Amino acid sequence: MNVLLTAWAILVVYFMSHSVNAENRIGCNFEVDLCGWTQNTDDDYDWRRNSGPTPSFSTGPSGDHTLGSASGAYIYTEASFGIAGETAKLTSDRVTLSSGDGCFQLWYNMYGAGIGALNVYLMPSDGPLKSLVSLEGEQGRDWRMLSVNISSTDFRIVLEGVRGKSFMGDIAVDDVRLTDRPCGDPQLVG
Ligand SMILES: [Ca+2]
Ligand SMILES: [Ca+2]
Repeated sequence: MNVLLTAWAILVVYFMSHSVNAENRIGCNFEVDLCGWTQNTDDDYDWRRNSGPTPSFSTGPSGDHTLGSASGAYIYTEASFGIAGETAKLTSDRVTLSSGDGCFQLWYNMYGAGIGALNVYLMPSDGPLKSLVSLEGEQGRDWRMLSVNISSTDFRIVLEGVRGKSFMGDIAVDDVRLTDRPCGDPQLVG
């Protein structure tokens, strides 16, 4: 009896940890690290973790989105010291969604007269990169939410920052999240 119970408990713990693992690795508030996200090397520069304002004036957030303060961390692409069109990419861990339906969410800050673009791609395990969202140019001073439906069972997400025309083009991202239901599903509200 005890052996059976123990075996059952181990199985439950195993499946629980694995079913939520993908979401936990892709979901990130960037307070500690990049969670399950990796810097690409087939690009021109890297995303950085930062707290408080970015080093350049008139661009970037004043604090993060999670804590809404200068002590919280976020990631961003630094627009100084480069040329327009250069890209910085982050790729997520591999995700499996048994239902094939999901909602990918993130918060972005694209403040500054020299903002380039933020692109989000779906990279299916068995097919070419697919564009999910492309935001170009300044999007206001505040953090804004972006959510997009995912229809895939086995994939990675790629975030791409494209350098704009001046140093006033820092693009920030925070509170990335993936749920296993379509965006706007009533069960997600609340
Ligand atoms: Ca944060
Ligand atoms: Ca890179």
